[in-house]
Amino acid sequence: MIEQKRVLRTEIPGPRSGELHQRKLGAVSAGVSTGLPIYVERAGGGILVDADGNQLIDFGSGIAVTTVGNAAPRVVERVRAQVADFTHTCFMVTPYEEYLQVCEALNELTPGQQEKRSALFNSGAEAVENAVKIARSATGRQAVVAFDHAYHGRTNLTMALTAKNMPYKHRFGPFANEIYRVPMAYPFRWPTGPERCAEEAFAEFVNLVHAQVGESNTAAVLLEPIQGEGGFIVPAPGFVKLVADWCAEHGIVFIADEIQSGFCRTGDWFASEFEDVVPDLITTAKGIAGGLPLAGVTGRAELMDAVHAGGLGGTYGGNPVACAAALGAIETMRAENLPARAKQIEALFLPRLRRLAEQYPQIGEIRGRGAMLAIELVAGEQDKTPNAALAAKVNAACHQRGLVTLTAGTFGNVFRFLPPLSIGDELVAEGLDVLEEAFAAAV
Ligand code: PLZ
Repeated sequence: MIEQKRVLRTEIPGPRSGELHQRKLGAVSAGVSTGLPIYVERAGGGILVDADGNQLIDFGSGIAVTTVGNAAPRVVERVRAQVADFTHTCFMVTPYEEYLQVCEALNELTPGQQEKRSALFNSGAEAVENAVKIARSATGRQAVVAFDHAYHGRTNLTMALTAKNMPYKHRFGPFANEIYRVPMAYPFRWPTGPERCAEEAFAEFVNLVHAQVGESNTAAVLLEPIQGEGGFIVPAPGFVKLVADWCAEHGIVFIADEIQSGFCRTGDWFASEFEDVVPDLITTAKGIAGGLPLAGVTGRAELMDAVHAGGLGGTYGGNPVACAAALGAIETMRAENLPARAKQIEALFLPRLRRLAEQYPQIGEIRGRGAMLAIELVAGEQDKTPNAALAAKVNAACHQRGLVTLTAGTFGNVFRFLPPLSIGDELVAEGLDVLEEAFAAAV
């Protein structure tokens, strides 16, 4: 286990990372950028060790992926054994038990007691694409409704579902059709204020789908129960349930994209539980497999089984090594009660973020749940103009001091916290000290 301590041996990034970064510029497409070019050599608990021997505190977990920690012992053990046994057969050719075990775990852990089935894929975007395929096939309808500030991936269909142009869609069109966008119940920016947000956003949603799409043409409504890349927007209380219930009334498949919010991140196994909603389909990825690429679609058996035989698949979907990793990750989540750990992390963060917000009127809102928390930065007390410049400055100041942080948001003005749930209390406290210093330096 790496010593759980922040250590700065050089400036960040250091000379060795700097050399590697020069090689990156010569070898890797300029289209693939990096937020903090320190080159990682080892990682675990809440620490990343870079090529210069610096130890950075991780408040990003590779965008909500290493929920159980990097190189988590149960993941490592199972992956080692699986790699030695066999690495690939293709589940569509000759199957193996690990795939079944992951599907059984997904069917059991996702919300709802209804009979469920799952299918496995390689990435979040692929899971979303397949959820749409399943919803269309099961309903015989085509339209898909997505929300403002949504993020669902970078493939052609998921670019169409993603709301934000830069950097995800710019110059990459034309996009898939039959995608319709509706307002998100975003309390902080709702024109008439947060109190009426759920009710008014729901009314607008219903009107738009009815008037512009037609209920009977609508295959699916796709929603992140806490929006991720869009800025950790927590829908106004009750909104998600209103939408899900309305979908049920009209035979529309309600898909919860829990790729970022799922697997213990928000203090529940899945964020939909908090909303008292049982999605028809749920997409998962990221935290599911401790860092190996794996994704799933899970849902009601009659929807999942409506697809013709051979209609779903892919060469690597549910690769045995990724499945072994998922079994190790899920075992860790159960053994260490990681939903409870996410709540403890929330309790460590919130008082400190509130104190910071008292000091800095540029912190317009603190939001999120569990270990999926954010602050939205604005111009000032009475002015909610998004303050992306400050977010970038605070981010850079954190990086310089050895704290890995991420920004988010349609306007680039949200500072988000996604620590691995394996991080210790002391590192959380130290990371928050660094954040305070970074604010003092940046404002
Ligand atoms: N749905 C809710 O958060 C991935 C994207 C990072 P993939 N979010 C991180 C980037 O800039 O590419 C995400 C998500 C939600 C779908 C996805 C897509 O998952 O595994 O990146 O394809």
